[in-house]
Amino acid sequence: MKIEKIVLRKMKMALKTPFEVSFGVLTERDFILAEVHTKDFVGYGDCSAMPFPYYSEETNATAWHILEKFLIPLVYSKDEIAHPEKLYSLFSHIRRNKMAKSALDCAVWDLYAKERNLPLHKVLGGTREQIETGVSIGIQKTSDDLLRVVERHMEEGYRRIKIKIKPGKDLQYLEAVRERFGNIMLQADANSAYTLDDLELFKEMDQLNMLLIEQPLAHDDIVDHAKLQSVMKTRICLDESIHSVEDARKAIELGSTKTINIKVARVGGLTEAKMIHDLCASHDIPVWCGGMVDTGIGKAHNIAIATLPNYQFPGDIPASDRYYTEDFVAPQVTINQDSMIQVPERAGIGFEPVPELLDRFTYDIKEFKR
Ligand code: OSB
Ligand code: MG
Repeated sequence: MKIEKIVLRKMKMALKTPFEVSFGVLTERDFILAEVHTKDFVGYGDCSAMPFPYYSEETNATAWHILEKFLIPLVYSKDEIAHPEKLYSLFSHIRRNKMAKSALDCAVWDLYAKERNLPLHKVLGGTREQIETGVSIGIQKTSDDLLRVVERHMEEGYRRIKIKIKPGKDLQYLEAVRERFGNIMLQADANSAYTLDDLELFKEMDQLNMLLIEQPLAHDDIVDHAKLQSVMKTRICLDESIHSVEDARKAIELGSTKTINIKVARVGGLTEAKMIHDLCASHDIPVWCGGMVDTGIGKAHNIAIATLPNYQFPGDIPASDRYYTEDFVAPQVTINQDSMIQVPERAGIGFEPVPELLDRFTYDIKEFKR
């Protein structure tokens, strides 16, 4: 691929309702969209850093800096990029900054698939025509509010419910959902809000027969999670702790995790996501696809990677209308009454930005020519 132009856009879309997690509240989605152009095609990737460094250390401002000063010059240091995996070694001496890397990695994968006139999921080695999805529900004021929100999402077709928890809004909320909705697929995400001092609480949560519990302890821990897993039958799922295939190897060796939430953005793109998927498969550790309140482009990459065989639990890949009144891609992402998303067979990611909406949500744009 001879890359001739890269365009970065700063974009913003309002959320339909605020999304609260243990580290903060999101009211709008501010993100960077990367367009990578060859003579004939454009590949898209998004950088889904947050406006604040509370989920990971990156923000959109730091990602823009890394893209502009380091990653884009590296792409232009090569005449051609033979395969998207080449970016992995090209970027490997730049530490972390995974969400910045992911924007270009994803865009180049899309471009590569479009040049071959193949859907991205085929190029990645996917094996599914439909993928199963779930919904992630932010922290609600009361457990009654939560029950109403769960009910609404179940009516929309979601079959797996993920509840965000934090101290004081945890066990009683989860028990209320179990009591009301019976044996649905239920899981909780703590975003690192607890410590081993909360062991008794986790033992009670362990009685709820949840699919998994996501990142209960510190974002940079894999030792205490191993201790917690050793006394719980519920699967611990690492999210924040895993940035690379090496992180995954160490966590598996220690017994810190029985499933991994692979977020394409958090691990630097599709190449490393696939490496983690493969490593986990070789250890009989199922994985699933996490989300970052993604826009259509982020979702498109998630849908493609979630077709791989070891993605075994429903993903955080909700329909476009879960967070947004109008997403900027066509077609919009939709789910059916069985919580499934049809994987597109069009070339590349299979979803295209609508030019008018793209411009409406863009508040800054910069072109980088070779
Ligand atoms: O921990 O999975 C998380 C959203 C923002 C930051 C972190 C997380 C989340 C979600 C949302 O749970 C999942 C989604 O995109 O629907
Ligand atoms: Mg999480």
